[in-house]
Amino acid sequence: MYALHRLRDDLGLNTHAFEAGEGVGGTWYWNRYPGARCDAESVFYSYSFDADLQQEWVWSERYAAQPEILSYAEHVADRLDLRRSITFGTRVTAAHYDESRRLWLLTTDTGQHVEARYLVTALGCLSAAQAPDFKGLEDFRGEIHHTARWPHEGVELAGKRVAVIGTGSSGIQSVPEIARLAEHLTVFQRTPHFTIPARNQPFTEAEFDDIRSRYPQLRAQALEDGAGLPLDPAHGNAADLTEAERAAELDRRWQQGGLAFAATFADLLTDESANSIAADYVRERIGETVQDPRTAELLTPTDYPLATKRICLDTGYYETYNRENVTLVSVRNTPIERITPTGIRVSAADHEDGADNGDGTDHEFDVIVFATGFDAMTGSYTRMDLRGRDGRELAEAWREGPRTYLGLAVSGFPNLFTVTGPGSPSVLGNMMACVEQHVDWITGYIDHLEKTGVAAAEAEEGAQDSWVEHVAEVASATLYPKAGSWYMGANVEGKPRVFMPYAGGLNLYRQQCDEIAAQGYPGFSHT
Ligand code: N01
Repeated sequence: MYALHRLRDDLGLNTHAFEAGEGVGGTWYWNRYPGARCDAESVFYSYSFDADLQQEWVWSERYAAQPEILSYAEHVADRLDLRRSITFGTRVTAAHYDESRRLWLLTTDTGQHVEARYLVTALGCLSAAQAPDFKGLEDFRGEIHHTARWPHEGVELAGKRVAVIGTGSSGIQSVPEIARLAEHLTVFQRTPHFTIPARNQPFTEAEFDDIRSRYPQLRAQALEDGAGLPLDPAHGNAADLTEAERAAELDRRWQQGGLAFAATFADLLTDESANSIAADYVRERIGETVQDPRTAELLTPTDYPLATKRICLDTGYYETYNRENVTLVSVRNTPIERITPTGIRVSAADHEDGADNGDGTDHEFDVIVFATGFDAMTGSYTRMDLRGRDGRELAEAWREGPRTYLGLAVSGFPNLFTVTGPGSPSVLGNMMACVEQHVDWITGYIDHLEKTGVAAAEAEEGAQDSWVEHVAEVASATLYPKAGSWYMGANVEGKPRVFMPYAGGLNLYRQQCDEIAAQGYPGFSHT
């Protein structure tokens, strides 16, 4: 939406957008599961480019829920008159670069063919929903829903036996809500995730008025911050604090709630001992919250550092397991074997709560919810037939892992610009700040190309190689590669294990992008 606005309204280019959904909002259009909420604070998870827009929109809560963010996106679309330039309900299935004419040729699933000088992809990092290909899926007699494709009319859960498969952010947000509605909820967990209380609360009028009066200052702070989310920076490394100071700081951040917990120590993501101090703290909270010791043990992450799988925020997640109508089934050592006509069969008969049929344990359900995540960062690209010069397929170019220059451009794919592409900070920061930075940079570059009469701009292979190496080097100095996370492509069978986002921080990344622009775009060839 911001790219459309900038390219169409600021540069005056003939710009058109294609959108698979029937409305705007992206993530917030698709992810309508109970409890869906953004864990970046609403004040920062919003556009900063228009002071009037910022002043007129009133956020009701510290963390906005999905319907409110969707209304915001709709409001922005109306206010900027974007809809007239968007074709909804239309997926671009192919984009091929025609080198002789220096144009992109697009094909849609509605049979449209479109030509464009520039192709800007704003496909989302977490939009290619992924469900395990369990045997027997088609035989299930109840309903199956993925959190990221939740029906717009909602799902009737009252009085139903419901299964949730997956305990990442989507599972952790939906479990407490589903537990309140369902007759019985069974959660199938493969890996326990660390989750921190969100401590969401509504803003009072006075609080929000105060925030509004400080927006310029808040946005300036966000520009300086590594995540574009200036919450509560660390006061030093864990070793700089005494044991009592560390405990007080952990307590304070736990009570305050939110993502700032992962910034308790400056070295939390680079030093294993610092990390384990914070991880132990969370493990203790799990132990004291969950009444059944076996369930508490299963919910306790033990084999990867805190925040190296995306940290989750919750409202009453651990407490939910104290409810009579909630059961946790660990499928770590006994994977889901198949979906049966009446439910889920787990591969070994070692669960007390299911009926043993001799070669597996059967659990019966009316509704199965897949909270099983996404083919993150590259899935929406590789699922499209995207071809650059000489017919080179992007999926092939990225077979060993995504290769980009700055996460913005790909060698061999002229005039393709990838908003929050792999190799940019994207998912490690506040997505709205990342989007604005990318779109501003792309707009500046396209303006430069137009003014200088360049028909095709392409990342040079050498510049791309250096950037890919830099992204890997920065990641290897952190603890991130120690977890089998979607950041690493580990959740998709056969996907290369490469840490995909840039972990150097949005502030430093912005500086690098700005320097490249100021120097006349080194690393790009112009023809
Ligand atoms: O997906 P996930 P998500 N059998 O990949 C499990 C953002 N987000 O949709 O960990 C059993 O994190 C899988 O198990 P394991 C946020 O960036 C933000 O929850 O691979 N289980 C895992 O538990 C987030 O990180 C917000 O062992 C299976 C789960 O499914 C990202 O989106 C809200 C399985 C998938 O978790 C993705 O979150 C929601 C199988 N065969 C999402 N296959 C907020 O802003 C997979 N799993 C709050």
